[in-house]
Amino acid sequence: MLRTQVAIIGSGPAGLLLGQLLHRAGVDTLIVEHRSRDHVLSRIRAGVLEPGTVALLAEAGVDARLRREGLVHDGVAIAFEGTRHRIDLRALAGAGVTVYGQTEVTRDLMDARLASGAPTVYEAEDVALHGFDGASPRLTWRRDGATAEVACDFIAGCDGSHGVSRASVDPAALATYEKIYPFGWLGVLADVPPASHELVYAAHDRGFALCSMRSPTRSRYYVQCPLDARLEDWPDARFWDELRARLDPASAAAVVTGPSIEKSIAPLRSFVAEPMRFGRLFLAGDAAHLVPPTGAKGLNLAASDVHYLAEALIDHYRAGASAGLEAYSARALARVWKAVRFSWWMTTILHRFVDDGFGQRLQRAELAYLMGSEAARAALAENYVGLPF
Ligand code: RFL
Ligand code: PHB
Repeated sequence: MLRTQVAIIGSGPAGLLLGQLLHRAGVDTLIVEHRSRDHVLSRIRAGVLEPGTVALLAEAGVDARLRREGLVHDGVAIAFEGTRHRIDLRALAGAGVTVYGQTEVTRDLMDARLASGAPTVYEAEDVALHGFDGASPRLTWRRDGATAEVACDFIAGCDGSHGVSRASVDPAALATYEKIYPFGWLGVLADVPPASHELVYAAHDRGFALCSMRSPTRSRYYVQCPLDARLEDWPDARFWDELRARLDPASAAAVVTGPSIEKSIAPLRSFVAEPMRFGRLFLAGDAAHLVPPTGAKGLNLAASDVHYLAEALIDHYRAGASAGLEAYSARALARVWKAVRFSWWMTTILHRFVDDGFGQRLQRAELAYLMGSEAARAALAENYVGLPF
């Protein structure tokens, strides 16, 4: 049987970052991932990093390429009723955000792990958790037809929203809170220059739209779509027309179209499971909570969870201290709920909800208030760049 100190399930950003921080502190880890490395790297997801996330990646020693290629944005725009309004993040919150794809964060972390020699098992089938309620937890999995097993001190469940970790907890020990929004996002990636040098979040009667990017030559766009939308009904031409119809005229005129290199639909959901610790099992990232992408918070929350968890585990191994481990769930959840609130609020003010006249009037009032009040813009900016860890 193998033996490690912390067995990590999942090699997404949460699992990899935890592995890297622990490795640098001399704590042994094994990552067990059920997909292949290439599959994990092919998922196009988040693009916006809070300064706290960037600082944590620096602490993990994986920020060299991020510093070179990441795009620092000091502002973000909200477009409605034909006009684009800039929110000056730097002036209002003292910081900007960094645009750098989740795929690139993941690649940098995978490269660092490979260089460190710390082990990762990819394509592990039927990963199962054992004994996390007691003193000797174990993980088992199958690979190439054989069963493997690792004994550990702790298990970190970093296996995303459909993972096995949360599903292994006694439902009676778990409280869950969920909100399902009646729409999704259709996203397109294309090798064309972005319509705007900063992100544009657009509220329109036809639905929400977002202009984002990955680099000066690669754009990422989204439009709100019905939950039953099908990719085959969205050829590129229809997507570009719909995007332009929802943007303010200046942004729409600047959209450069081209063939999509990726297109996908994601439903929007808020979800929180409490607590985030069960004996020697700790959940982190999407395994414990989901937010709709409107606030750009999912990846950043995975990073803040990992910050608290890494600190607690390192304290445990260095000083025998258990206070951090005891406090982990409450510390992480306090920050999680504030991001859940912000993401819900951003989603609510910017999306089109069906036939809700009262809601639409409130949305208009929210946007008008935002543009008329520096205090309201400062509150948005403070949350968008991320609350302190
Ligand atoms: P991940 O990235 O889902 O990684 C989990 C890993 O666990 C593996 N796994 C298993 N391994 C072993 N056994 C099992 N049984 C397993 N089950 C699953 C999976 O294969 C995977 O490799 O979770 P993690 O690490 O917690 O990271 C969370 C982020 O990925 C997520 O929150 C963000 O992508 C959310 N998100 C955004 N976040 C931001 O901070 N800023 C953004 O701009 C942003 N935009 C987005 C987003 C998510 C989106 N989608 C597709 C939901 C935009 C979109 C469209
Ligand atoms: C992205 O670039 O994919 C992105 C940016 C901002 C969001 C969500 C997604 O709020």
